[in-house]
Amino acid sequence: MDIKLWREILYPYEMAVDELTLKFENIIKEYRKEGIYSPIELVSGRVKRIPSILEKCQKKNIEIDDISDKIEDIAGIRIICQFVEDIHKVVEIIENRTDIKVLHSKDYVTNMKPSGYRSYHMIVEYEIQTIKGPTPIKVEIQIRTLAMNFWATIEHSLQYKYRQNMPEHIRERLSGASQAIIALDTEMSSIRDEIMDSQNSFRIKSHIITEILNLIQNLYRVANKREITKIQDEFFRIYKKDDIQSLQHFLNELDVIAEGYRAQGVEEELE
Ligand code: 0O2
Repeated sequence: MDIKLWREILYPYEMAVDELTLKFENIIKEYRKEGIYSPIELVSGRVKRIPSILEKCQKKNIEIDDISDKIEDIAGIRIICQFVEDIHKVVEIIENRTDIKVLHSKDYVTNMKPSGYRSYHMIVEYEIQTIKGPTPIKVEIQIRTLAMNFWATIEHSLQYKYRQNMPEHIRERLSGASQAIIALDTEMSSIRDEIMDSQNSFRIKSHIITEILNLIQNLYRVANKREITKIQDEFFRIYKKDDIQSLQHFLNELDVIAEGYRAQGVEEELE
């Protein structure tokens, strides 16, 4: 098959990956806008490279004409979570969406693979709209923690290096490392509430500071220099106190001043 034909075959998968990546990124944004902890930390997507598709065809005796039916991970989305508990929340989110149909799932988080690999896999169907009409595309969604992803990435590159002949001592060390990953995830889960609280207050604080700085910048254009200097000095004084309530109070006051000058800008997004 020539490259042009491969491009035609793979283009719908690219569309599905692009759209789903954006949709999952929007979920993160929505949570953060609401000031709520997001169970999704990072999202990435990829379309399987042609050599990897050919390799899989060979390994599994699949005809090129059958790849869209028989290879389920040509389009792949990876969702990274901070905690194991988040994986189940993400699974629930996906199951409840009306634009994604779950075909089947594999829970390698509970049932770790003999290699030590852990991840939750969902094979889903996602419909893209092409100029030829609606087209259902199979997509593999892998959901795992940051720690599981670290292990899988390293192990994957070693698999690539050694192919089928990974030395026993490396296999053993990887297996040991996978136990350490389980211990790390369990330890992190035990202080999850504390970590989530501190991350949330960091986000809220940086949002308030961004808004204050935006308002000061807007006021620069309209207010007199002496007033701006006074506002800035006051801001630095409150900033040093490192207290969210005082910062919020200062922002409210600044909002009133800015309103007087009609200097309120467009609100910044909560990052
Ligand atoms: P790549 O290069 O990541 O695309 P399938 O082969 O998908 O039809 P299988 O193997 O039963 O059937 O599916 P499984 O086990 O759900 O694996 C699918 C994908 O999960 C793999 O894709 C890997 O990305 C990942 N994976 C599975 N097992 C391991 C493992 O032991 N180590 C690592 N690092 N990743 C794993 P590909 O096509 O094998 O590879």
